[in-house]
Amino acid sequence: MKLYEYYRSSASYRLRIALNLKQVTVETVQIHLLRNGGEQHTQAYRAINPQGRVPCLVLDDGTTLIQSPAILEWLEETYPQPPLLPAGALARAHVRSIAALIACDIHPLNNTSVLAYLKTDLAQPQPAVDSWYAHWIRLGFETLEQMVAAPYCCGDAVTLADVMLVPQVANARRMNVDLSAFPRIVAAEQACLALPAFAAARPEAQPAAH
Ligand SMILES: N[C@@H](CCC(=O)N[C@@H](CS)C(=O)NCC(=O)O)C(=O)O
Repeated sequence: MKLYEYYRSSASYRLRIALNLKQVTVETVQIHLLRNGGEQHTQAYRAINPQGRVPCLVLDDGTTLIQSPAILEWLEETYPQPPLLPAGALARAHVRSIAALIACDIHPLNNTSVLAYLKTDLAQPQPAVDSWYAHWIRLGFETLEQMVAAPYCCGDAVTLADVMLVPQVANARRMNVDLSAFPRIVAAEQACLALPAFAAARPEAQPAAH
């Protein structure tokens, strides 16, 4: 399988974590989101993923999967061990609530193309763009802080909620968002990063970062 990704993309980071946890090996191809006006916009990449975003997973039979939540669910169904969803409909719904809060309500507002639209098309100065970024993270984290348990997001087992949380916290750190009001989120993040599967998936641990 071939994973089209960008080492600094948090949606790609989610997949690297899940693939590591499930010990699934893939070939990775970097699509640099900033270089040459954004390699995601090239005709060659759009022929693979018409949405022009990362990540994108191309299976051995040529089938293309896009959208990290869908790919994570596919991975979970195809490689069930170790499970990243708990047993029981309610527990699964809780994990998916956290995952959706991050993937649907925080991340899309801080995406590269959204920030570029604010800055270029709407002529917003950089401080206003930075403030927008931090605002949506803070708002989402205020709710998340009340939802996460210990040691991981949903208790003793790593779940899809952690797979979503760690990259989102990394984004917050990269943008210098103050996390002091979110000790439970930070504790869950640190517990995850102590695991090799998470540590090896960090953007700074990728060869492309160097
Ligand atoms: N909902 C999508 C989001 C994918 C996405 O927006 N990825 C970002 C990087 S984290 C991207 O490719 N941005 C390129 C752009 O906005 O032009 C998913 O979870 O896969």
